[in-house]
Amino acid sequence: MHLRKIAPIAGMAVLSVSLLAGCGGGSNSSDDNAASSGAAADCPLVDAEDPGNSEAPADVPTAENAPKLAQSSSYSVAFSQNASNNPWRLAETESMKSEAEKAGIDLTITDANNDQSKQIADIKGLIAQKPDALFIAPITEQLGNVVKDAAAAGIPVFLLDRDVDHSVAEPGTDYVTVIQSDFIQEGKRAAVQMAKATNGNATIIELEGTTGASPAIDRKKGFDDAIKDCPGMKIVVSQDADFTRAKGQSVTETLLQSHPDATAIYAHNDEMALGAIAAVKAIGKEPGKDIQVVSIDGEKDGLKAVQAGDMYATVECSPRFGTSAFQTMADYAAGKPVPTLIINSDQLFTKDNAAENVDKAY
Ligand code: GYE
Repeated sequence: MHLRKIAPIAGMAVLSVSLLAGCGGGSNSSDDNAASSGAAADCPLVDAEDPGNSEAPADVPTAENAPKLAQSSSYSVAFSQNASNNPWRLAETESMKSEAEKAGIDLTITDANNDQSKQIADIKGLIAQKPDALFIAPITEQLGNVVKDAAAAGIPVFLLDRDVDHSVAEPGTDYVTVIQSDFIQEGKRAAVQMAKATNGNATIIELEGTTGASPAIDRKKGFDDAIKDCPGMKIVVSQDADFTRAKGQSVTETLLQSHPDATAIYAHNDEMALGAIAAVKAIGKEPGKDIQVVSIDGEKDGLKAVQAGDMYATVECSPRFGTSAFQTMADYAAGKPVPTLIINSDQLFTKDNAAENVDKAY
């Protein structure tokens, strides 16, 4: 079953429990906030606790029909990375490299430079080399066909951090599994932080990740769904800024001109948020005061921005896939059941814990 069909149910359950806890908590100070702005009472997210990680998705089938992987003491493995233009990608690649080294695995890595046709060509080239297993961090969900090509060539594929279209490539058949964070839940968590930052009154610019990438689709969905409960929170414009700092800045510059009344920016990753913060400062407005910024990832510069008060919060999306990637591969080779969807656990970074986490960040 696809995460998008599962997560809203699991996520909603967690969220509603938190909301009850928030209401039952009887916090006078937040009631005062509500009274002063007249908004919080209308927006249950303002007093909600961080919804945290979603519950483990139920009914995930195990991979039964994907190409098998024979157990060996010396694997040759390939990894198609979609880009190396930001700290998140570099940290993911580094994590894959160092775990491969520890396990004595020969790892070939290609970098698609954020270009879908290059990634398809990269993967075709890797398939021709017949690696024992192929890890792919797909740039968008449209890479299903080339994933199928790998399976047809008898190579077990493991997707990392982004998914492909299930109507094209079947989980458990065309690929073994996808290891990722629950992006819908990340969007919900970001929405709760945004509600707190703005007391439930926000005119929001949304910076979307690369169009067609599963984190862009799901981070939008999770956030949009969550703020439906808050009539004072409105996304006035939502635009693709390709997960990059440069586009985060240029897109925000343009959008601040067409939406001078914006009071908040929700960015699908820290890089875009950091670009947005630069754009806000460039027009003489103060991030964290005139415009609240919330994002996702938890990279070092993101945590520094939280510490500086430029960013209200960032929801962690860990790039450190190496351990789970190679453990999952080993389990698969050993014939253990591998679920077709594996969800990472992530934390939340706010001004309360940014300082203690910044040194560990990438
Ligand atoms: O959040 C972003 C990166 O696919 C989960 O891609 C990943 C996202 C991550 O470029 O910063």
